[in-house]
Amino acid sequence: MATKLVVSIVHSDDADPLISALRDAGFSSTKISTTGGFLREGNASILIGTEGDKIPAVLEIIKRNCHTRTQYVNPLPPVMEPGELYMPNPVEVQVGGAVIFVLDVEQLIRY
Ligand code: 2BA
Repeated sequence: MATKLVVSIVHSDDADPLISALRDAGFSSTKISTTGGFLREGNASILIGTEGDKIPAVLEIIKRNCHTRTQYVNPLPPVMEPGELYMPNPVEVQVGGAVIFVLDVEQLIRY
């Protein structure tokens, strides 16, 4: 059976409960602290190496433990003339629950 790597980008607050739920179900995982390119806020990338037939179980655990959130971003201010006033108008953005990539793994080696 082919080995897969699941890379799941999740909200920082969801990362530890997700890792615990994965461990309880027998999955190993690694958490990397990452930063989203759009919001420039910390999030977490969880790496899970597993067999292809276990992917549905992994996805179900991620779905159960990661929640969608609404955040507000201030757009970059425009170029202004002296004396002009900029009133920032925050934009609503839906983040997560999880952005998931499932990759084929050529080899998994442990020394
Ligand atoms: P961020 O890049 O900080 O993006 C946070 C949320 O902002 C995104 O939520 C999306 O709703 C919104 N967003 C991102 N880029 C946008 C844009 N150009 N215009 C308007 N809104 C935009 P999610 O889609 O749930 O993504 C959550 C996090 O997952 C992202 O944080 C990023 O760290 C990662 N991610 C999402 N798609 C990715 C991809 N294709 N490749 C790599 N990382 C990705």
